[in-house]
Amino acid sequence: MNESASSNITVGAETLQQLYVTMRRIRAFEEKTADLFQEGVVKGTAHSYKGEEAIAAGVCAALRDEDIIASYHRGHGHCIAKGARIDRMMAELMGRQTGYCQGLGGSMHIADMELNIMGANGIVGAAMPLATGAGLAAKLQGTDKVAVAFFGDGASNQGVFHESLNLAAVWKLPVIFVCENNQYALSTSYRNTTAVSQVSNRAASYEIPGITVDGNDGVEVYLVLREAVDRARSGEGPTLIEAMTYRHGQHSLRVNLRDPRPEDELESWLKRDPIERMEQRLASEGGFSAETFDETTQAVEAELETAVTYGRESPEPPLNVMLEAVYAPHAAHAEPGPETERMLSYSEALNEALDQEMLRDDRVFLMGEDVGATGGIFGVSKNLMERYGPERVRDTPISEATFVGCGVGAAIAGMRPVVEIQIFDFVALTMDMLVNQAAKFRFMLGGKPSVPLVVRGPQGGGIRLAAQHSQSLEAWFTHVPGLVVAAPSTPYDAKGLLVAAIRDENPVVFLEQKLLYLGGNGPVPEELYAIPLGKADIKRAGTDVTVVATSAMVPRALSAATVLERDGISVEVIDPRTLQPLDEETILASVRKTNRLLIVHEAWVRGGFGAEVAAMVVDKAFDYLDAPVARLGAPHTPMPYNDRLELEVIPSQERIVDAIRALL
Ligand SMILES: Cc1ncc(C[n+]2csc(CCOP(=O)(O)OP(=O)(O)O)c2C)c(N)n1
Ligand SMILES: [Mg+2]
Repeated sequence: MNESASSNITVGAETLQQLYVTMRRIRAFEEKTADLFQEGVVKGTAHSYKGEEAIAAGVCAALRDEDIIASYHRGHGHCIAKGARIDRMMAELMGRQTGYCQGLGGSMHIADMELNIMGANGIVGAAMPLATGAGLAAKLQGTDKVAVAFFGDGASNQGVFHESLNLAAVWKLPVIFVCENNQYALSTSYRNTTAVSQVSNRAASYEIPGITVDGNDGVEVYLVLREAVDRARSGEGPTLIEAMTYRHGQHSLRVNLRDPRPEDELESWLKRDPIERMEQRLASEGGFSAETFDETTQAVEAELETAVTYGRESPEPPLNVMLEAVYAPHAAHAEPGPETERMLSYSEALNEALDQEMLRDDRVFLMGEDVGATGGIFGVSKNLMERYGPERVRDTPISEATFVGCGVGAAIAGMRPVVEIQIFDFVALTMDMLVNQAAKFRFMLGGKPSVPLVVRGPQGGGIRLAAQHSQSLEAWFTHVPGLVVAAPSTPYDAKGLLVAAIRDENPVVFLEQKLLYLGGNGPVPEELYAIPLGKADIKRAGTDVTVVATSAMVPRALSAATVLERDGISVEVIDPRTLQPLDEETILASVRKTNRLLIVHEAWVRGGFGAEVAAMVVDKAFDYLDAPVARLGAPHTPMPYNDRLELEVIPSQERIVDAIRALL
């Protein structure tokens, strides 16, 4: 244990009392929660913090209100110590509308950005990239705020632990990593899963301070935190603190497993109860009399009682609370129309969108692999580092999970990050951050906060990059509520949609097909404009058949339409531009007119976005159809390297022509 913070250093009676009262309130909350779970009033599950209270109390006592914490499944104590109201927490556990998340989150997601609590988290380890992002936001905003990530010993074996420590260290971010080592991850001893004797040893790999403290000593935790906070505030970067502790109960209130922990081990830790230790100290140096202890007990009990009544008497959330929590409303934009002499390439148009938005709004910043020095491998952020500096155009380590998570955290903390995935296939490494964090954050928190994040990059084939660099993965994202998915096909749309994506309050997955970067120039107005999300564009009007084409399939569908025109066949080509939200009305109106529909995309047909469009049209315009809805896309095979085979996989102009003829 850390000697410099040994328990004989005094911190003053007021701090001792503050630590003690916080611990008592946490303990009372956990004990009451266990009773209510037995009673069936608290449902699902909850993870009791009983036995570990000194850590939350000590850490949060060293923070200011404006400092941010990110927590994990065992998060009640962190919220209470950071100032959350016990009645609203109790209401949340009971699934009530007055709860912190309006009953949409529950125990594992209690959060309140007004208190700078980014939330407990159901994904082990996720707090680390999120807090790293909050730390980055604090730095970019020019404040001296710090961010704390709480996590368990089990989480320290997640990849994001290492990535976050590295990122925070290399960028000298004001982040404090607090590992609550209760020595077990569910049923598994950390001794069996962790190659180092102490988690804090791992700090050496990132050349940051790593300290193991007695996590059952609130004063020691507080003092060590104070030092780490000072370091962070003065720009010296992150600290890893490992607080040794032990939970008194089972892993969760729900688990019904045999407790694998040896009885004598449990006994010995029960004797080191953090609250009893603090009571001894308060009696000797904190000026607490028997009477003061009684008063504390009464106050804590009364608070809990009121909280339980508040929860029980609160209403259940109505349906609209759930439905309205998924997306923040999208803004309306006036589109100027593409009339201009000025021609830009697709990547120049994207670059101009970034440039103009960065100039307009200093919350916008870029990060990704190689985006700074080279401007990204397709040049989308070319020259922006020169213009806006390395603070706002950041080359990241190859840590997709963490730099996207860092973007999520920074967005939550008030920035507007644009994160590049170098080749979109690599998004698989950060699915948690997109699907479990970005997409669900607003929802889990009851529909209040927003995540104005853009994750953009190239996808698709056509340049012989083979199976792991050529996929079209839009269907992964349109499937997930909470994400916006954009896929512009022209330079004009690319600029206007990227501007709209940056301004949107929701996380946007912004997909750029590689062939479009290499395609011809198109008209792009110099003025700053945005295209509304969820508005399709009729790229060519026609009367005989509707083709809904996405991304690089749009120019091919237009060429096919030109070919068929010679035979007197009139093709209407619709580009949805945003796949989520989808402009159903424009598609339906076209089908009602032409009575025939072909959907073309580069992705696999099976389970693809086209299936969704087909089902939507069959649901809503079946009576207008004179032929079955047709889909054209890739066969169910990964992208081959061989060029002739690659051509077989991606729909060509000729195959689009054939598919349209077959419909007529
Ligand atoms: C990514 C992920 N993997 C697995 C789980 C299931 N799970 C929930 S808690 C837990 C153990 C976590 O242990 P630790 O990080 O030490 O925290 P503790 O519960 O001990 O406080 C596991 C395996 C999860 N929620 N998220
Ligand atoms: Mg643990």
